[in-house]
Amino acid sequence: MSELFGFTRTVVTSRYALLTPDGFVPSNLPGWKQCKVVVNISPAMGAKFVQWQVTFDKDGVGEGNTGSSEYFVYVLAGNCAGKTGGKKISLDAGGFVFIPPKTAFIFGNAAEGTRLLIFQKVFEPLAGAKNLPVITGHEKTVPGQPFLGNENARLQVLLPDRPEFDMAVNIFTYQPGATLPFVESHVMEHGLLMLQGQGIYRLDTGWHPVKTGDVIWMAPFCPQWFVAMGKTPASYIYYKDVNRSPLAK
Ligand code: UGY
Ligand code: MN
Repeated sequence: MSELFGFTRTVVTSRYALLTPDGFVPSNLPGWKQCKVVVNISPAMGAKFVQWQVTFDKDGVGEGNTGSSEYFVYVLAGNCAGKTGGKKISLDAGGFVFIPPKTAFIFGNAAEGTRLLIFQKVFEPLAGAKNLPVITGHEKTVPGQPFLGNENARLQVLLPDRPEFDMAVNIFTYQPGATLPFVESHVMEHGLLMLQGQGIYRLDTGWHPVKTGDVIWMAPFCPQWFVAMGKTPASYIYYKDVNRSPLAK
């Protein structure tokens, strides 16, 4: 839907980006056929990872090999099946799969309109650590822990919190009025998708109204804070790089 007077909430700076669905433009990625792919975050904007969304058309298929990257694939809507690392997978909304480097994958048998969110990062191996496994899971089986003691701001940690993993993906759910407890500024980078609700995100020196479907990139040390507003909870899924020396970045 086009807006009058060229208005959009989308903002792209060197330290952060807010990308709203009115500006999303599909592109084609090798291996993804009968699919609409929208790349929301990539090194082209200064990020060190990629965040993209896929919508399956009829008979859509996504096939490839992770190569030097690791993928975290989360089902936003619909369902699909596939195979990776010799393992058959079947995912519905809220389900996810982590695919380590050098691993073949195929996604298909998807209901038309099935939507995936994918975080892709070049894996930084840890000397002496075992190879990472394929991991499947579902958000509904991951308990939400109070964030820094706040029962109204709960964090679900979807990947193992172990040193061999260099990527974390969490879901943060806020009751209306709940906030991030302080303005964070940290070495880790974030990629984020609003899953439900609305609120105000402080990014660097700007305060931005955000809602379901919005994407945010935060560069390392970008000051960040959030308050959930409205009558329903707000939640977002987000990526962060973890467990590696800052000098290796
Ligand atoms: O994990 C985090 O750094 C998280 N508290 N940041 C955020 O929600 N912006
Ligand atoms: Mn943070």
